[in-house]
This record gives sequence, C-alpha cells and structure tokens, in this order.
Amino acid sequence: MDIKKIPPAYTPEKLLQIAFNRAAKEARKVQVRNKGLRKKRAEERRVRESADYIVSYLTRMEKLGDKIETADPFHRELLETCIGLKRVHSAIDRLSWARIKIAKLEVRSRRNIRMRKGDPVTLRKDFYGKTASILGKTRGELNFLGDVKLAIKNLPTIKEGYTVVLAGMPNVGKSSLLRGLTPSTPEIQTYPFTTKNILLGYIPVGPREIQIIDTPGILDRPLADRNHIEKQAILALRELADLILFVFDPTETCGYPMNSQISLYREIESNFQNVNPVLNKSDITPGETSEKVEKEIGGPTLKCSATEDRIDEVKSFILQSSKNRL
Ligand SMILES: Nc1nc2c(ncn2[C@@H]2O[C@H](COP(=O)(O)OP(=O)(O)OP(=O)(O)O)[C@@H](O)[C@H]2O)c(=O)[nH]1
Ligand SMILES: [Mg+2]
Repeated sequence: MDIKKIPPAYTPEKLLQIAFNRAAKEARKVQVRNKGLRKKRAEERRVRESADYIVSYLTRMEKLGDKIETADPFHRELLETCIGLKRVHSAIDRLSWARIKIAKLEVRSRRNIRMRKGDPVTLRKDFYGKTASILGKTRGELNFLGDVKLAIKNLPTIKEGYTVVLAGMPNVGKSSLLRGLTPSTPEIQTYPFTTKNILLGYIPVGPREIQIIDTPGILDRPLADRNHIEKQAILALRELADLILFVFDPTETCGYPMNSQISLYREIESNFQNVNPVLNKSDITPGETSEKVEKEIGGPTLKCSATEDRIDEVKSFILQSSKNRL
C-alpha cells in the first residue's frame, strides 16, 4: 500500500472545517423549484456530504494499520521499537468507533430531515454539533497517527537482494568500511523518532548490486543491555542479513578492549547465521596482535584497513559469498 494514500493529519477542527465547507458548496447545487422542498434537500445534502468526507478520511487513516501489517519484519520491529504497535492499534480502533458512530448518526439525521421531524436547518445543525463532539474525542489519536504516518514515511528503504550487515562496537570503523567498499556516496536514512542514521551503500555486480548496511545502535552492544523490544528489532535483522561482517578493532583505539569485542562477537555469532570476523585498522595493528586475536577467536579472519583503502580481502569475500545468490 502506498503511504501517499494515507491522508495528512488534521485536528478535529480542521477536518470539520473542510467537511462543512465542501458540504455547503454541494448544497448550493440543489435545484428544486419548491422553496420548502429545496431547503429540505439542501440540508440533507449537507449532512450527506460532510459525513461522506469525514467517514472516508477516517477510513483512509485507519489503513495505517494495514500498512504496518504488510511491512517487512525489520520495519515492523523498528516501528514497534519506536512507537509501539499496541498503541497504534488502539488509536485506530478509536477512529473506527468514531466513524461508525458518525455514519449511524448521518442515516438518522437524513431520515429525520426527509420525514420532516423538525426544522431541517435545526436538524442539520444538530448533526454537525454531535459530529464535532464525537470527533473531539479522537483528538489525541488523530495527532498520534499523524506522527505514525511520518514515522512510516521515514522508514529506511531497504532493497531486496543480497544484503551485508556490518556489526561491531562503536568506533571500530564500520562506517569507514562501508564507504571504502562502495564506490558511490552512501545513502543516509534516518530511523523514525531518533536522530540515528542508517548508512546504505551498494556494490554494483553486473546488472545487480550488493547492499551493505551499517545500522548504528543495533549490533554494537550486548543483548543483555537491551530491553525486550530492542531485542526484537535486533533479531528482525535475521530476516534481512545474508551475511554479517563483524568488525574488530584489534588496536583497541576505539575504546573497547578486545575481550568485550570478542564477547559481543560470540553473542552475535550465536544469534545469527553467517557471521564473519574482520580485523580492521591493519595499518596500525602489529602482526603479532592479529595472530593473537585470531587465536582467541579460534580461526582465520579477514584483514583490512578501511581508511587506507586496503579492503580487497573483504571485498572479494563479499563477492564470493554472494556469487550464487544474486
Ligand atoms: N588507522 C585507522 N583508523 C581507522 C580505520 N578505520 C576507521 N578508522 C578510524 O576510526 C574512527 C571510527 O571510524 P568509524 O568508521 O566512524 O567507526 P564506526 O564503527 O562507524 O563508529 P560508530 O558509527 O560510532 O559505531 C575514525 O576516526 C576513523 O578514521 C583504519 O582502518 N585505520
Ligand atoms: Mg558509524
């Protein structure tokens, strides 16, 4: 579903103003010779047109629910983490409640006008007043769903296809590596409701491309430090990542000692498939340090220097891994 089909967020007053103005305009088009009958028809038209507009607005707003349901798991988890889906659904329920109430009121008001159960103008005003009062009860929800729409609009667009996710503690060189691996400037996308940015870069391979993602704040600290919801967002990366490169800084200039880097690596390795260690900052790493680290990790690693453009080993590994998957 297209997010553009979700209407802009209006306050109840704004929504009523638009609906009533449209209704008044439509009512002026009523052409009946008999004055009394014309008045009746015009007021009935105002009720119908305003109700139609409001009901259709609310229906379209409620579609935010489908938009979330059909989002891919990573996006759904991001939304869950940032706004909480339970709250979204209860706001949508409130809009449905208002929509149904206004639709019923419309049927009753029009019938009353047609059956001459009072002065048509008074009956129509009565409908307007009650509608305003119902909509007033959805003020908080309309406002909140406006924010949700914005969050959905700003979700990072992640393409399908072979995807490499970069993991590792802060400052080890993940973003530098992404920049080095991808020939064009990376796309920068914001997470909803935070100031964090996701970096996306692409390695062209013939007509296809390999996508590389650097998601700060996600795979950069132990799961034990996370609440339940954050864990969900992290685990949703499983659906997305074909290959995870875990970046180490053996020089520890990043500020994190090797033992904490290794324990995060172990954790990610046990929760995800296809996790591969990369030793970055090889330009300033003594040979014996790399060997020691490899021993601790328990196997060979890829070595690179992201800032010195020595990243061929990593690049060929990515190309090799993606070979039968593109
Ligand atoms: N000498 C050297 N410095 C590097 C290398 N790669 C990255 N750096 C430096 O390490 C610092 C951190 O690099 P970033 O690429 O920002 O690291 P990051 O992992 O993306 O950090 P966060 O986004 O905070 O998680 C920067 O000052 C880089 O210049 C490298 O291969 N060699
Ligand atoms: Mg970074």
